[in-house]
Amino acid sequence: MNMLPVREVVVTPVAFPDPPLLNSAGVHQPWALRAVIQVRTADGTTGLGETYGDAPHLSLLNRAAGALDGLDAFDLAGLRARIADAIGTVDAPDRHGLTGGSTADKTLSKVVSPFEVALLDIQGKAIGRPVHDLLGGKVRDRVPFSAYLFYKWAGHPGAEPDAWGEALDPAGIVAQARAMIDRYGFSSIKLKGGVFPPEEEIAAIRALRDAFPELPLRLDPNAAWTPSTSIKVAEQTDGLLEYLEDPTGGLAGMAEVAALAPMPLATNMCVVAFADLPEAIMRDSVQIVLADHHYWGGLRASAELAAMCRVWGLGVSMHSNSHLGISLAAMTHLAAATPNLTYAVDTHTPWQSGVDVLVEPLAITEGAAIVPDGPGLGVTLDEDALARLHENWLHTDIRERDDTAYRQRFEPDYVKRRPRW
Ligand code: GKR
Ligand code: MG
Repeated sequence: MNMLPVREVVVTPVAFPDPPLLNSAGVHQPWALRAVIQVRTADGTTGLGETYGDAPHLSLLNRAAGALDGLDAFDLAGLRARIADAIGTVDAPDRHGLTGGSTADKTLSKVVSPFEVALLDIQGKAIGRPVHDLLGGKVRDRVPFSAYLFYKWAGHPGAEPDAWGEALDPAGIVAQARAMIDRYGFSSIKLKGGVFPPEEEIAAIRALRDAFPELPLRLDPNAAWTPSTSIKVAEQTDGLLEYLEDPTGGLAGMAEVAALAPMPLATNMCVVAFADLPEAIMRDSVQIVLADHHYWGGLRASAELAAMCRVWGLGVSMHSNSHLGISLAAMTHLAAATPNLTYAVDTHTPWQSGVDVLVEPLAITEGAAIVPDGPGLGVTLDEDALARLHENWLHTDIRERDDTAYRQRFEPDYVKRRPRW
């Protein structure tokens, strides 16, 4: 048997500029943090992975990295076992809580994920096949993404306005949608809500409907509303939304809303691990689950999630956080090989302003990314760009994503309250 033993693992923290995007936790800081993973096998093949860059996560990544020497690149079961041993039972929650609660198992899945992606990249390179073939084969050649709109300030306080400008009302949101759609050709729209009172966000949805009569719309307030507010918003947006995402928190509250809402409910907050599925299904809390390989444990675990959703009649969509091109490539391979992922995938790509760590990041044109067919992920690391983004990380004092604390610097009375309305 030909083994492909891991010989070197490099974890590089990076930072890239991020606009002041508002959400129910506060506002994005000027730098988004990520970690780039490079795994090298004895024959010199390198696999790439990308994940969160928050300090507690980084320290777990480094512990995991130190435990992989000699692991066969095809041994994904061994990967999880070694990482579990290396990090022990530890729970590292996010400060923002925008991807739901945290447990030791979810933490382990978050740490395993980028290494799994890197090993799949290596496997694909070793046999000369794309990652989507390792996931069962692509069922589509193009993966549609959605225009992910945010209320935002014109620029970070004290800095010049950014190229996107201010969006604090329906007109601003429509202008942002137009700019994003002109540039990327998106044919579905998601609005991040939970920022203004629900009636203002409903007005923004109505304005989007008027401006883009044909495009499916989604609204995601990240659990900013009570169940009764959620039901009212659902009634008032009847016929306007493809789905309503995480209007309220928890499986019980979502079930209460789902029972009366005229549209399906989606989540990336109350179903975030396999252990959440039985109760969610029993209560009929959600009709669509947003997969995210970064915390579901990797691409294969996300494919398993999709299979379970298929069995139980749940729809599958895909969630994103601020990310770079390695994640975009991984998401594209996963979406390409997941037959029941029938919704346009979320991405923060337009907010990156072209900054990346890849020689040629996947392009989104006519609203979709062409699925790469080269070996592995089909993307190449740009070492100089990686060094530049690592320099950014060295120069910023941001070490954890904390949207609430950043907003409080400018609005000392701001408190994160979920539900707020
Ligand atoms: O980037 O502010 C953001 C989003 O709110 C993100 O953190 C969420 O996790 O996009 C996510 C969502 O769909 O909830
Ligand atoms: Mg969401």
